[in-house]
Amino acid sequence: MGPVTGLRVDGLLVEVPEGASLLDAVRAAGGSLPTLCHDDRLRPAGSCRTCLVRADGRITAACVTPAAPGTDVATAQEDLRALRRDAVELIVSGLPPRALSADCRSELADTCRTMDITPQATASEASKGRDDSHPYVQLDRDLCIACGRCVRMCDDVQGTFALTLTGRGADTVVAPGTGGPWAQSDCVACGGCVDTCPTGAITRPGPGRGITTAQSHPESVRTTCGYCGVGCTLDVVVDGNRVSAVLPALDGPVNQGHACVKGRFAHGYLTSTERLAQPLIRKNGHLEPAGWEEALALVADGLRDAVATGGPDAVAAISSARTTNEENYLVQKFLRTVIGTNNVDNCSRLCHAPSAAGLSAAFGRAGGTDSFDDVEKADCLLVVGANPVEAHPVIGARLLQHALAGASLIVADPREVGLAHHADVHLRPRPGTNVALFHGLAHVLVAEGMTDPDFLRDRATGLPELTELLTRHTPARTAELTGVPAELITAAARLYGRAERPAIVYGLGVTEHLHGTDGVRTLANLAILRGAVGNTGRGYGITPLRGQNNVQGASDMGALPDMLPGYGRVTDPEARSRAEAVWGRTLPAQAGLRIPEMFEAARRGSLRALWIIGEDVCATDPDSRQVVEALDACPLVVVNELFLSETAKHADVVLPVASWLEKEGTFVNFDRRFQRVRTAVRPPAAARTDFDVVHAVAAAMGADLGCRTPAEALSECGRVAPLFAGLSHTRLDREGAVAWPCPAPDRPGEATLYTDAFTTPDGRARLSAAPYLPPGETPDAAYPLLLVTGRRWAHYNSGSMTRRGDNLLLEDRGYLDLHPQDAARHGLHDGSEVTVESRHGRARLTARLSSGLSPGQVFCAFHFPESGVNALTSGHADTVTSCPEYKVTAVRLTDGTARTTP
Ligand SMILES: Nc1nc2c(c(=O)[nH]1)N[C@H]1C(S)=C(S)[C@@H](COP(=O)(O)OP(=O)(O)OC[C@H]3O[C@@H](n4cnc5c(=O)[nH]c(N)nc54)[C@H](O)[C@@H]3O)O[C@H]1N2
Ligand SMILES: Nc1nc2c(c(=O)[nH]1)N[C@H]1C(S)=C(S)[C@@H](COP(=O)(O)OP(=O)(O)OC[C@H]3O[C@@H](n4cnc5c(=O)[nH]c(N)nc54)[C@H](O)[C@@H]3O)O[C@H]1N2
Ligand SMILES: [Mo]
Repeated sequence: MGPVTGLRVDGLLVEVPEGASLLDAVRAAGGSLPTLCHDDRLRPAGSCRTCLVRADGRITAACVTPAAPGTDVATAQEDLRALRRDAVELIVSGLPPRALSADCRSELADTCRTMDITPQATASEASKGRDDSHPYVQLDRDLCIACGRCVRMCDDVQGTFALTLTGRGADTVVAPGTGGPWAQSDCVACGGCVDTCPTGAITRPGPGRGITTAQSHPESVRTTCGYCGVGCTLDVVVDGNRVSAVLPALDGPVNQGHACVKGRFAHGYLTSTERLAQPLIRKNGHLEPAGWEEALALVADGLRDAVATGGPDAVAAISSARTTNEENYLVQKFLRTVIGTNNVDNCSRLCHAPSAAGLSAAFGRAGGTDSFDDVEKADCLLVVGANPVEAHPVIGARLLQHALAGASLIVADPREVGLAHHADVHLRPRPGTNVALFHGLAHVLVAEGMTDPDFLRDRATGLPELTELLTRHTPARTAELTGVPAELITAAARLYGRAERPAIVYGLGVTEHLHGTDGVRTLANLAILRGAVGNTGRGYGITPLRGQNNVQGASDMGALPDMLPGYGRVTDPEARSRAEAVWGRTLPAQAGLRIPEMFEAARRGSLRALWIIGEDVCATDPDSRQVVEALDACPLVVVNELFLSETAKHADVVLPVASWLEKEGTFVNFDRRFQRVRTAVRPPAAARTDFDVVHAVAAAMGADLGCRTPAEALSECGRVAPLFAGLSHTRLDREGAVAWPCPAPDRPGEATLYTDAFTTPDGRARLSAAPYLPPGETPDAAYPLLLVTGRRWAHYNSGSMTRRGDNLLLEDRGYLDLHPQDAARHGLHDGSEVTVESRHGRARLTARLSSGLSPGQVFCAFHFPESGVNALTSGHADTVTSCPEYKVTAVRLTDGTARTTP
């Protein structure tokens, strides 16, 4: 099979790829046809009859007719034109004249313009009405032509199944499947229906209302989304200095024309009146506006004082996974070369540090093993401790569609998350028991001969130790430890074990535990046992769904206390000397402080200056009372922020900065792709980019960090780190996305790792025989419930950006999900205010009953800092990486004020 050749379109010879339609052939010949029921992202429907052509003499809809070799296609004959015109006229005849008004830029209006079709005076003006209930998606029923594109977008791309066509004949219109207003439907505002609607029946509100393609808007800027780690390519349509629409790029390598409620709609924060517009400095206990010069001088003096009093290690910085690679590169360079300390870390510590540690130990490198495009070729998906439908919606959609298309799906999550509804097997381990669960699965793989002996002999080590340990992890024993029925463990192991090409995808439900790194390693065991990693053709390894837009990049750039850019250890003289040669300075050789150690040092008095760049530690780090104490004890706290965050409120100096839509640089997404970030709009007047701020602080201390531009910074980083030597802004501008490792400018990036060997010292993958150990917190009589914390679809982490805009209308407060039995026991119902207490603190939330949780377990997010969720979470952390045990906290519910024993 190969390209389809020998087709003629109006006499012109064309060649199209296998599987192409006659519509593709017509386009390949440079032609175009009206296609009112067609969208390239969707399977063709062939219902609107506006793309009629003649193929070997027979009249047919081009969009649904496969291109066959040698077909003779005619498009230009008069009778065909008339038929197409009739089809469009018939569709238009039911619409009010405004559907074709001069200022209407819909696909239908444009089509009519090219066909010289004008509004019919006879068209009915009786209105079917509008639905403006939803903040981001509005419906004008009179403009609906029932083409079904929105419904197919919702079903076949997004997978939410929220829409349907109702009514009969000419009265058929789209409606939410739940019947009521749009705002109360299952819609998750991915915006797919808005994008695809050809008539303007479904639009976003506001100035960008009618915009559906970036092509017709020269003012559009291509960039990479700054919310989660998926790395969607977005076209930002700008009017003056305002964002009027954000459109997912059809050729975006990860999102392929799709997006989610955050990337597409949550940009209201840009113009929030709460946006910081000038530096603030603390005077007499209050933060007061100041000029940049004064603020920078204060920071420089404070840093000098700290070094004078306590040496370079009295200074530390928390760099940001929200900022660019180039900014992270500069921050760590500043700490290492100007201050002389390795005290720099980033929020990977709170997130996927166990992935970096676990995957490096198992395979050699601190990232996922395969590209997501490969994962999508798997015939079995094992999704563990991840809720991509809410937290990585575009990936969630792709995984769901892949499962609907036939791949088997195993979900391991204590809660009934979105994907679990479509799973062949849903394993619901008690939170904190992953290692036992993975050993149980591995036991069945070994016991039932579903391993790959050749791979284990040639490319792995550690089998004897693991096999010995696994004898104790029978399904029955695993069921006792995890609460998962033994037969489900066996069933899941058989699905994974017998698949031809299985893939593992996982999230924080694996990492944010006392034994998170063990969790990652023992999960990786499954891929190793099956030989399903390392480009064997027998599966697609293991992929962490990394969280922040640039959390992979922040670590790649060396914003870590033990690693230089590109993962050279600070303790390794060779790695140091490579950086020293480029930076012209001797580097500190001892690993610096991790985030929790920074707070400890501050409380002890040995940390005297802390620079926090884009992390709301008082809201998002665990046991927040202790964090506040640390900041209050530290003589200088500097915060770079967009808003006066909980953390900024405790700062001595707050510096206003630009956000991702307002600056240049690059991000690295979850499957290790570097992609460009570009300036769409200007930041508020006095705000600067973090890049400029780091330069300015260095300058105020009399130092020059070199690399004046982000482009220069990435190139310099490539000289320090061989992994990135082949990358540059110009290359990314040309190629779009490039995966690391990328050692040379003329070689492609390596999306799939370990093709020949693993990069462990002996080139082999390492099985882990880590024993199962219980979580740090367990419920008892005083704190009988187990709290899991995680994410909700409408808000993002501290909520600093998503709460400042209309996402607040989608979810306006922090909820505590609990099983109806637990609610009944506590006399709570939907909407009850509830106080949650742990051994560390208390939080106020609103109860929401949910049968998606097991009795005895409760769930909440941490998107509303005023609720105080991280006052509850404990100081327990992964024994290897210090990643907090956010997923397991023992709590009790009280009626609000009194302390009652349930
Ligand atoms: N809408 C939205 N999207 C986001 C974010 C956001 O705040 N909002 N944040 C971004 C960030 S920083 C990150 S890191 C990612 C996180 O993305 P995810 O990792 O998908 O997010 P979580 O919801 O924190 O946790 C995932 C799941 O782990 C399950 N879990 C808890 N304990 C266990 C356990 O012991 N075993 C197993 N198997 N599962 C368990 C939880 O029930 C939860 O469903 O999302 C990113 N995307
Ligand atoms: N209970 C509980 N707590 C958790 C988690 C959990 O599952 N449960 N998950 C943890 C995880 S995985 C993570 S990653 C952390 C995330 O925690 P944070 O990193 O603190 O959260 P964010 O809200 O993403 O961003 C922090 C701040 O960065 C600012 N910001 C945005 N863009 C920029 C920029 O370009 N420059 C600067 N200087 N600032 C910017 C925002 O305004 C925001 O205040 O939360 C952790 N906390
Ligand atoms: Mo994260």
